[in-house]
Amino acid sequence: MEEKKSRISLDNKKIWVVGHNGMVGNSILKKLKKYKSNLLVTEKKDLDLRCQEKVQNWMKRKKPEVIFLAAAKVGGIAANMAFPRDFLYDNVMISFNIINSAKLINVNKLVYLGSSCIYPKNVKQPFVEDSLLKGELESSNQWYSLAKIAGIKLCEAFRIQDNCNFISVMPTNLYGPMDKFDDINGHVPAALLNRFHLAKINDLPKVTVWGSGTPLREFLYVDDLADACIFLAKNYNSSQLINVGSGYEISIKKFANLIKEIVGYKGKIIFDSSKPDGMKRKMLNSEKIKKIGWKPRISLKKGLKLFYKWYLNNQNILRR
Ligand code: GFB
Repeated sequence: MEEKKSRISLDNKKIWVVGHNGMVGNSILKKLKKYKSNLLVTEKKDLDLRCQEKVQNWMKRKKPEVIFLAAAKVGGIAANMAFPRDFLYDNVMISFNIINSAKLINVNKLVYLGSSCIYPKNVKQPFVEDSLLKGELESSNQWYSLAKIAGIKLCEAFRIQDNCNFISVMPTNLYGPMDKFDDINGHVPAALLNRFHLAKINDLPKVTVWGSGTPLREFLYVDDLADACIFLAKNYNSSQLINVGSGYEISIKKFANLIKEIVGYKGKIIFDSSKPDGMKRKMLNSEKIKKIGWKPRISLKKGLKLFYKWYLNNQNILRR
């Protein structure tokens, strides 16, 4: 259901960035600092987002007017396969508690963060937004995918039934500061950056890259995504989800070689075919956001250089 709602200003608002310690929330928070707004954050130890009562009480007390919902249990392919309960239960509970309470306190705008893994594995690519629920999900991340689809549909349901201005944003594969760098939890950019760096400083002769190296991925630097989320918070008011991609895809093999070059590692790369490939290709069609006036600014090479610089400067806070 398309609606006519005017452009929203982010100045002089109470804005809650949910998940500010994660890669996406951290970047959104950083960008929001230029607005004259009251920014709210919560720490995991103080507020369990999976608990409906606590979330509702906190939101009734603090009354945020705008919410960026970037809190989620996230991780790469190995974590998705190892922790199905966490990926489904935690993510459904977090999303449902916050979205429902946002309606109760009349939030002006809620931006819900999804993922490109919500799209079915066998539909035409690049994925258009209309492909949602048109086929079977990729098994390696079905739990996360199901939870995110439920969140998208709940935003849509609140818009239909209660006229809530909740929107759903689907980023492609992201990379950047504050991601997790270990083998189990890491997405491929962070896991490989860490592995190549450790191989370089320890003079190791080879680095292992998972799978066949043939899958294709589209990568977007997280600061571009944060920029898109803020743009959409101000300008987009529709029940239909909206994709945010870079428009550039690369094979895992070429990607690994690019990281090797940026890190300055001189050894060999070997592929471990006992590890999963996951989706063969995962590319978004981002025409819709382009048409309404937003495009990414950071190329893959530039983004990976920024990422490596951040990694080197923040060794003390790395999650690995
Ligand atoms: O980022 P990633 O783990 O997840 O990337 P997905 C997986 C791809 O990179 C597979 C290859 O083709 C892997 O075989 N790969 C190579 C590696 N080396 C490594 C490595 O050391 N670590 C990892 N993790 N992969 C994600 C979901 O799926 O898509 C997220 O896991 C999210 O939840 C995201 O939804 C959009 O791209 O397969």
